[in-house]
Amino acid sequence: MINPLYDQLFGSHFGKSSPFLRLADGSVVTYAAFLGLAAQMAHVLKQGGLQPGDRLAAQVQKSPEALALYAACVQAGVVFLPLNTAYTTEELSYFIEDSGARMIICDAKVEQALSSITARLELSLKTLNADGSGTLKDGALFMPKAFPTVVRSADDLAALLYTSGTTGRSKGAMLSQANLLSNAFTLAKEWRFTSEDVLLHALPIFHTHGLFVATNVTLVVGASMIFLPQFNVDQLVNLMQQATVLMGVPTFYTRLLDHPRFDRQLASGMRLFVSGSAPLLAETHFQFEDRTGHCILERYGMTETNMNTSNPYDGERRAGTVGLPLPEVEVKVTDPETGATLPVGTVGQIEVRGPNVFKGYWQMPEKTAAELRADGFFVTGDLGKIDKDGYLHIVGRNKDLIISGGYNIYPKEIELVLDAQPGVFESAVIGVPHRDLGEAVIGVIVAEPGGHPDLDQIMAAIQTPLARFKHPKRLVLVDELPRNTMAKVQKDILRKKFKDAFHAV
Ligand code: MLC
Ligand code: AMP
Repeated sequence: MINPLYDQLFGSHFGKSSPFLRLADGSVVTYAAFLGLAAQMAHVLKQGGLQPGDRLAAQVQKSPEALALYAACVQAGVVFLPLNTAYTTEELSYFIEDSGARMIICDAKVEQALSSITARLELSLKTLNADGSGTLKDGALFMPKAFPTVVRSADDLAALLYTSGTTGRSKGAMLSQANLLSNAFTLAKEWRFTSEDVLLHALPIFHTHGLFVATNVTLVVGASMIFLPQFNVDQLVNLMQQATVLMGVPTFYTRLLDHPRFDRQLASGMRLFVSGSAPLLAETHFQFEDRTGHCILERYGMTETNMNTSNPYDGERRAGTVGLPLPEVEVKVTDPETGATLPVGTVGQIEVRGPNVFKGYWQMPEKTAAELRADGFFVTGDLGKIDKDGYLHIVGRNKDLIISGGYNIYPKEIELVLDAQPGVFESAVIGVPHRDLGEAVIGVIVAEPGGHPDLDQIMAAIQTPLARFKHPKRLVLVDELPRNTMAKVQKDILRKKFKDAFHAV
């Protein structure tokens, strides 16, 4: 094998006329067409000067071409760095600079906004628009539909995925080919994937869930995906009878339950519903079972680790738990102070080790050392307990993180922006329960003495530095922030105070 990830996920399907992507308009992209396009793109990357190990940053709308770009990077030995389409130019600039990306692929609409950074860093930029058009495709059209796959080893980096940090500075998680491959094969087996499966794919493809879990598992067995540009509940309901599997964040499931046409009949051809990226309420699990007869299979993962645990395919899918460790993955619950393993049923920090665990944070050896122990255990920052049957329960987080609709939002990043606004003395950003998104962001602001912060102006000012999904859904003014004796802001008190802020939503 000269390039394990390419050879095992993509190359094995080269030239096959079976469908890979089924699009909403009824058209089909076969494996042959997809891999031909990926090969053409790999030529473009090579001609653009990309060497094996170079990073390519992509902020592109979901499309068959965008997915082919992932395959092209793997084939050309280039490290793929996908970026949320909601990120602002300011956010993008950080990722591009920090990663030392050599090429950026973006929508033509943002080309101009990125011109100063591309000029300063002498970066090559190509465009890929939502409809697949752009200079990347223009260049690819004239290239051969086969590409000599670049030699890579299982230990080489395949992707760099940024995850926000508690200090407000995002960290690039380095994922090797082996990390991705081990998880893809494990999940395909555990979840009984076959080439007959049709996965309803409505997740974004810039995160682990939509890019690796959903796509790689499909590729392992040569199945197909109904590939939708974004989540739309009506579309999901209309297409469900053509599918066998759905993977989604909990919001997908609560929205399906709110849909009048979603019932047992509609779900009767489905064999599996998978949920992850955020906690699925036990209540949602039971409502779903009542409505459809299906037990949602909840699993637990992270950008840094891919998937760690899963409820069983056969056997009890226990509501409110994230299941059992996957084969070859070790999970333990430890004392945050001493690192000692805690007994069954005791809450502590969750640590994981296995072939799925990343190689560390890009150019951040101290952060890597702080979270990835020398013995290979990664300290997840999640709090949980293992019950007597071995099921893992996640009960909270040791990190100041909000998960809203499956997107991670780090309060510190927002607080830094709020604190810099005129009239603001300080702020605290919290997540409170939200029926649709699980958690929603509230910004709690204290005015400077004599200051009168204008909340509308603040909302307008945060547009430039922060992606829309990070914006507080509400800003509130308070006289002071509650603090403990160590002067630390007591966010739990704030969360309690504002817990019903979105009650009626
Ligand atoms: C959109 N908005 C959000 C939001 N998504 N706000 C907070 N949290 C979110 N998740 C905002 C938009 O900015 C916009 O704001 C308004 O809501 C409507 O936008 P939209 O695009 O119409 O939203 P919608 O399509 O309804 O999206 C909701 C969603 C989407 C839940 C379908 O967020 C989504 O696809 N989430 C999946 C995230 C994901 O894949 N996570 C996996 C991470 S990997 P305004 O103000 O302009 O109206 C990982 C590892 C693992 O965690 O274990 O899997
Ligand atoms: P990310 O950094 O986007 O990869 O998010 C990873 C985090 O999502 C984890 O550390 C958990 O806090 C959370 N998460 C993922 N899956 C689940 C789940 N099934 N239940 C609860 N939290 C989850």
